[in-house]
Amino acid sequence: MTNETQVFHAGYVAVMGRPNVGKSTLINALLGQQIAAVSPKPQTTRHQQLGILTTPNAQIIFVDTPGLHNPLHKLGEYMNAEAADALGDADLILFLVDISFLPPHEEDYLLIRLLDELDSEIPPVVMALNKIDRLAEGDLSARMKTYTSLLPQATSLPISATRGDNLDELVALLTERLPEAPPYYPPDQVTDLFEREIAADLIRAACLIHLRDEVPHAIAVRIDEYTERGTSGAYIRATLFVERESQKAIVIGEGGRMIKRIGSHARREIEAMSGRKVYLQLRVKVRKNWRNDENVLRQFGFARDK
Ligand SMILES: Nc1nc2c(ncn2[C@@H]2O[C@H](COP(=O)(O)OP(=O)(O)OP(=O)(O)O)[C@@H](O)[C@H]2O)c(=O)[nH]1
Ligand SMILES: [Mg+2]
Repeated sequence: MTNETQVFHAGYVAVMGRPNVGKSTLINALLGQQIAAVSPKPQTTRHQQLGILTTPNAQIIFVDTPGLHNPLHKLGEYMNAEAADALGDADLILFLVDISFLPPHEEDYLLIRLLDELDSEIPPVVMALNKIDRLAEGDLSARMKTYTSLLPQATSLPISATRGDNLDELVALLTERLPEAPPYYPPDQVTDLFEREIAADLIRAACLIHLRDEVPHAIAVRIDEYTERGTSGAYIRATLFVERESQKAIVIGEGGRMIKRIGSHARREIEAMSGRKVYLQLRVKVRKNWRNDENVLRQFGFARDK
């Protein structure tokens, strides 16, 4: 065997784009397991999270980021800053757009604006045109033209994160564009978050799935206890913080039905993620206007000056 055949590529791929285009779904699909919370509603991801894919010839470290959006409160500003921050360490940028959405959304342009403002050299950009499973036959090429014109210097690839179209091609494309380097992480490590942090996100995703309008966006989840119960599983106690008494009533629901529904959905997701039985206990508390309160944001882990 020659050295040429053993070249190994490794590096950081910042996965960026507006909310709800499928960034976290794509990372889960590529890793073959759910490490990142996903929901049908925008602004599901609130922090950076690594998804580490190790193949025989590469280690691709995906940095999942909050969707870039026009913020309405300090939490939104934190989320945008957290996303923009991923550009600093990126060897590559994976710009995700939703090709089933026409015309391109104004928030698709936020990443392009960030790239324009970048002081350092712009890393190579791969643009993944996601959700092609939603297109009618024959629509693809015209839409590809519309979207690729947003950033002509990017290499583009149409994909479907949920159906799996072109995901092997995407991995090959990213691999060949990453620098030659040894792996940064052990090959069996898939993320940088602890199970309890993923569990908190899965609880919030369950809220986004079952609650409507602004209510689920006003929720922060704190894990109060995460204890192993021998071989019988894990016991998790968590608090859901909302901004108003009226929201608390909605989250609990009539006769406690809503919180029960959220709890059993989240429990199933945490069991699937962790591969063991979970006992989950939820309660709801009010922290008035927490999304605009610097002190509470800090307490909840949304602080950029760490
Ligand atoms: N039809 C279809 N739906 C998809 C595809 N990829 C993602 N979705 C759906 O899009 C929605 C949003 O997915 P997420 O992965 O949470 O999106 P995101 O970009 O991480 O969103 P934020 O975390 O809010 O920035 C979910 O309902 C996914 O099931 C796809 O390829 N096809
Ligand atoms: Mg996400």
